[in-house]
Amino acid sequence: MNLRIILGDQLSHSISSLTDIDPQHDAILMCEVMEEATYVKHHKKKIAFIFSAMRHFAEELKDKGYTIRYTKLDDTDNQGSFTGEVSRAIQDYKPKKVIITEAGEYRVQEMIKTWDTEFGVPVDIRPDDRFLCTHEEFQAWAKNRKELRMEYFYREMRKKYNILMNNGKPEGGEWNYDSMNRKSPDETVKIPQTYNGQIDNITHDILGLVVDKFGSHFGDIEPFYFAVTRNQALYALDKFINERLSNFGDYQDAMIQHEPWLFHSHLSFYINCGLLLPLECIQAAEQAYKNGRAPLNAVEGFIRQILGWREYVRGIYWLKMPAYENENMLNAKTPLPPLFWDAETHMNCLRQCIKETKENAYAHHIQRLMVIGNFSLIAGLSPDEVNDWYMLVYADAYQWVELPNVTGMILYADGGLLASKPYAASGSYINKMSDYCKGCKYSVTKKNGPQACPFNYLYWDFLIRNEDKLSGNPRLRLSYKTISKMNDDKLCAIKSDSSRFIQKLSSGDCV
Ligand code: FAD
Ligand code: DLZ
Ligand code: SF4
Repeated sequence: MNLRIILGDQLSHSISSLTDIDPQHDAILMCEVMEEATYVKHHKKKIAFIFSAMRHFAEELKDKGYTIRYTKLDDTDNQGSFTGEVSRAIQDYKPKKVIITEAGEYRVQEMIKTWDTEFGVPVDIRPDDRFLCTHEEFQAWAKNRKELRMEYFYREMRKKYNILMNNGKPEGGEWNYDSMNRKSPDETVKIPQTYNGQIDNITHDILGLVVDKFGSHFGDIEPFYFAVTRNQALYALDKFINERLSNFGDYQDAMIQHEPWLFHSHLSFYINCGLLLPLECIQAAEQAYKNGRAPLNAVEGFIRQILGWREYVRGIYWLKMPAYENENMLNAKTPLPPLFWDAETHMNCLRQCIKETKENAYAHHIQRLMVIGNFSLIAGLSPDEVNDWYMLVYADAYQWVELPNVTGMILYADGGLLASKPYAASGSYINKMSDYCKGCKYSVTKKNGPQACPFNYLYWDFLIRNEDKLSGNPRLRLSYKTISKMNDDKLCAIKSDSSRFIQKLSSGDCV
């Protein structure tokens, strides 16, 4: 017999570790383990989501007639780690071979690689072919390139999968319609509800378990509304395609107070744990375009996120790990302030985004990037602490996708490998793309002084502080030109406002 292992982000019936399963003889191991739930203290909703989806998936496998060994978190003989549970299963089943699909995270992949010598059983580690670009393909694409820009990678992927292509040319004549996707928020547009699932007995038990064992973790467990089965996730996909995709492009960068979901897909949780496959989401969107149900700017924008960004960040992760974990090009050191946990701040934009993160284990891209991320960058927060925070607060976070987005995209800690310039912005960007500033104690139009929006002076201070590392970037030429024209009073005001702010932030005072 062979022992086949399914990890919590491998909940796909078509996963490579199950393709040639012999239902008569083989057994499948799935285990809820303390090590995975606590190596960072994941949001309660995230743990509940993964455990519930795992238990539902195990039931589906049982219904298919497979033998499942499922270890629950509170089983008395649970060893608390993947290695411990695999060891116990090997002792009980004495398999000829262990079969597993490669792990999403470097940490776990390194663990798996020790098993054959540790247990004296061959371990067949298979590629994860749910991803659309193999490690080898990405390496070949990256080799000898001076710059690894997502846009060029994305074009290759469009051609490879023949998505939105027309006789070898991009549909509509352009590869990218991003310039059409920057509408300011419109509070009168009706926003359809996100998926809102019922709690069944399995989820009910899990919610109790999570409250009991992980009560001290960040985040609200209720209300719990995530899809936890493939059928439910397919319904969520359908709902997105029919109700929100057509507006996805227009409002992709918009933020509205008390509207956490907007026209985004809210599918990352399901794609990342395997309930949905990336290619089926892409094809569903392409079909909606072909049927005239969604415009090209929306469909191309959505597809680019999955076929482009998602595959690209995974490629960067495996290309650059393990060194990528320690990148800190800007030498940022400020500790993560308490407001990241309690949302206690007068800065309305940050308060909203962190409060919604706490409630939903979700924030949409522009909140993660241009509010929380932008703040982390210009306040000089430590990459280690920011990475840990992003890893634990979002229900879709796995290190292969979280790390490049944080270290590369928001913190520029990799020195521009991923982003061609830092995503730093002053308050006017947030004001243009949201209605947050209306309800803020600070004034977005004031540049300096205690009433001024902190983004306004921190932005300049960030550029001045890092002049030696950033001034050579052609995309920042205009900003540095503006700095060179500032008089001493202005420079002094930026410095003193920023020092006062960072000092308050570091001492845990409400800013
Ligand atoms: P939509 O806006 O509907 O986008 C569609 C899909 O595209 C997403 O479901 C996701 O699969 C994919 N996608 C979009 N942007 C990215 C991206 N930058 N990288 C990879 N995939 C992308 N995404 C995660 O899945 N896990 C994370 O831990 C994560 N951490 C992030 C941290 C930061 C600092 C930033 C800036 C972005 C992060 N993202 C992460 C990317 C993106 O914000 C989320 O994928 C998105 O917000 C999920 O919501 P959605 O499903 O509604 O996405
Ligand atoms: C995220 C997560 C959590 C919280 N718990 C488990 C678990 O108990 N068992 C499991 O198999 N997977 C869990 N996961 C998902 C894993 O962290 C994920 O599969 C690996 O990190 C991928 O390398
Ligand atoms: Fe955020 Fe500044 Fe606007 Fe306040 S004024 S909401 S801090 S951007």
